[in-house]
Amino acid sequence: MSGKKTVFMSIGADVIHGGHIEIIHRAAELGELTVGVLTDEVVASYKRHPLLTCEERMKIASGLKGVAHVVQQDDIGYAAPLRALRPDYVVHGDDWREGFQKPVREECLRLLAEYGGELVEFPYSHNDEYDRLEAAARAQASIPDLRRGRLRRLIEKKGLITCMEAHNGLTGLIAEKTAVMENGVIRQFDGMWVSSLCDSTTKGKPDIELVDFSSRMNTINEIMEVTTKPMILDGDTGGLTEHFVYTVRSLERIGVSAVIIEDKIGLKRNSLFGTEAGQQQDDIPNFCHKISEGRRALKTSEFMIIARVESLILEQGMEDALERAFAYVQAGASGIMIHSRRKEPDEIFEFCRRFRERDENTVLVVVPTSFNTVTEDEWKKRGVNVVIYANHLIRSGYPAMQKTAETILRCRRAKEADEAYCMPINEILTLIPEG
Ligand code: SPV
Ligand code: MG
Repeated sequence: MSGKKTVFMSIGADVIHGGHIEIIHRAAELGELTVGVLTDEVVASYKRHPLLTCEERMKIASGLKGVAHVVQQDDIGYAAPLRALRPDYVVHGDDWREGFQKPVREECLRLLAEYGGELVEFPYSHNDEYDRLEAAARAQASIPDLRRGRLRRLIEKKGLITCMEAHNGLTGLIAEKTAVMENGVIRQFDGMWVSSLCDSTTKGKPDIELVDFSSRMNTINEIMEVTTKPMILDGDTGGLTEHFVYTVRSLERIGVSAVIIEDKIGLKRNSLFGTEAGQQQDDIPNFCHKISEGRRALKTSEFMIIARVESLILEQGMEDALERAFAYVQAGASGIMIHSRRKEPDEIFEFCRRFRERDENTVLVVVPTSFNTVTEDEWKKRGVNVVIYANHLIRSGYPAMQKTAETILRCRRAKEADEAYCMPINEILTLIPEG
């Protein structure tokens, strides 16, 4: 093969094993090899958070035998490197013919056809040892000290992040792994929200702080065990200040990234009941004390205590909401969550505008359950940093389960429900692989 030919392949280069080395050597035999090292964000979006930073991984890749050049690759798609380098060959394992990478491959083929480049695919060989290595890397990526600070880092990097609710290991996996491809870019949720409503509902209990902290911790641990993305806990009212300091320490220790506590006292009811449920708002000094004591209990600068302002929910007005938000930030809150149960987003928009006029930096969180028409891009323009989809997996999963149960009762057999609502048995058996 002529040494003048040029070759491109992209890698994560986080856990390098013999399979990578082999494919790199084969690629280098085709010509002068440039390796695109995927950014941290890209690796996180299709696999898991990398153990090493992009700069480190670029250093590793540039030291590998056969690699002539290394470039940073900002998208999983090949448009940027192929347009810049116009390599004669792109090299990849043939595993991307199926699954979520299929559209990346198709785009790559289209780009190569534009200038007459060629795709060279090497057969992908499944290897149990590499799978075990990847499982170990995933376990490593989920250790508390690596996981906790990811929320802050992602917010700093992206400006706006999204969280999907998770209420057990399985929904944690959905929040972790669901991906869609759009114009060569993979979209995923950035983190997960452990909702009090969904955690309670899953346990068949009302959302009134009845599910105790030990039980909430079990849910958190169950999710953490199988995921790597940052987690925000719905901490309800945070309980007594004397208890909250212990809660904060426990959450921080196990790698949760943030807790959101709401400024209510007494019997807490879900905010979406509004004033109908006779809920009581805490007074400002008392809630500020809870925040500052929580803050004092922290051992790291990574964990975030986010204060949730319930003034709009409890119809106390915009001035009250703003006064509280600024007081809570002053008391040490790293973020403010503003909530509303109106369908129209106007009052939330007004809050965001007026809050941002005085405070450009504090993290702003919204939970657009009622005002669900606003897009993430619009939230970003309005200065919001975190959008939480707070209850959507349980709200979609429950009706499907109920319909299945009703259909079996009605038909006195399972065939109709199987066909209408159930995934095939062989798919459920392998949904969670062993090992
Ligand atoms: C939850 O998900 O439990 C919340 C958000 O607290 S909301 O239900 O909108 O109050
Ligand atoms: Mg809640």
